[in-house]
Amino acid sequence: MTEKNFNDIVTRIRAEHAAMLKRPNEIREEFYNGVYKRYKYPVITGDHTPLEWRFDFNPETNPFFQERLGVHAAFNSGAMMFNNKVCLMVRLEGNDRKSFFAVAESENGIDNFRFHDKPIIMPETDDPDTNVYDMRFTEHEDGWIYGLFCTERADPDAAPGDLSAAIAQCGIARTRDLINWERLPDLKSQSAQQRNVVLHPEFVDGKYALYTRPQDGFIDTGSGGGIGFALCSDMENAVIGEEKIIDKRIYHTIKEVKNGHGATPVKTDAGWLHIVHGVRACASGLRYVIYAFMTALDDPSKPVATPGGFLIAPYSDEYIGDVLNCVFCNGAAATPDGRLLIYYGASDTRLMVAETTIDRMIDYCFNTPADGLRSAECVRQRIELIERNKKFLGSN
Ligand code: M1P
Repeated sequence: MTEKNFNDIVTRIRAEHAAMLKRPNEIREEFYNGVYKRYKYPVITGDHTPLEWRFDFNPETNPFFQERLGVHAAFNSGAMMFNNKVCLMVRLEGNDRKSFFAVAESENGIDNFRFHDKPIIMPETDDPDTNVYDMRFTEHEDGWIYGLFCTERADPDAAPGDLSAAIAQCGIARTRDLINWERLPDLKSQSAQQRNVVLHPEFVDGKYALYTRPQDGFIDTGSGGGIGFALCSDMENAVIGEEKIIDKRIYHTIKEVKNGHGATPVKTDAGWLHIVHGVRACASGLRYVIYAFMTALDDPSKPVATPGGFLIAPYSDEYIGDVLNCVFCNGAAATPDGRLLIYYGASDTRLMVAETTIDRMIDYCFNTPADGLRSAECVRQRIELIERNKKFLGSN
């Protein structure tokens, strides 16, 4: 390639990238449920990462201007307000399948996200992580910002030749500026594996409170019964005992196979709002959806509102990606103007946002009937709604 061709390509790629970063997002007007708005474009994809993270710009070492280190996907992201901006801890996945973290920020949380100039350098423990992903931010009342994430390593007891057996545990790190992270020892629990562990933002009975997901295997939860809750006295050496199940898996529901905590709970006047995920099996594999529930302000382990069914399921092109039929949330940001932005990975490939308000979510949680658990009960709920609606027929 001549120098001119090289420079022409670089100019074009830079211009297209800049235009994509600036593109305003658009509400999907064809979608309405009164609970939240969906947006047309992903808020972040692998293509949003800076070009310098992927290309070698030196014509001598990269004469064809090839992408050297592709970023294939951007999905399950922690979220928080920081310095008046929405900050996301994005799970990026390289073409090599390794996930890593990077912070991206935006004024409105809907579009125009920009990455910091480098990915996060996450310190390792004595037992190096093979893969790290799905960080939850918690701005704790102790003054630290914690990041709890999944750390995955090969299972040392795997059968010979089994290269997919892995052990998932909860990695813990903390920061004050989202850039410099101090790694703490991994969580010690009585479960063989842990994923989807979330730190509650306030002390409970003077202790740190953790939402857990006890599980026997890497994919299967086995006897693990749902979302657990446990207290711990010290995050610098986090050890938990019994995990009380506060949200069970239930036969023939959206969380029959497994469920797991998601975004760090949001404090509201009516209780703690939890946005989590549930998984069921179907003929095409596993189906991941997002659901919500609320717990008591004075006891975050006590459910007070449990709306039935899913809050967010894959929609339209969200069904398609590396892991089909999957939406997953590990971050939401409550903005000073009263919005609640729920970030969700779609099919483990790109990051979407659903926009709502705290008031709408409280209304949703307290007024959506709980799952009737049987078809007959679900029909009864629907007939009751139809009967209540009779007096409005023709009036609106
Ligand atoms: O691939 C779907 C999801 O699988 C895992 O979720 P869970 O722990 O409930 O099985 C996570 O690895 C998540 O990142 C991923 O989106």
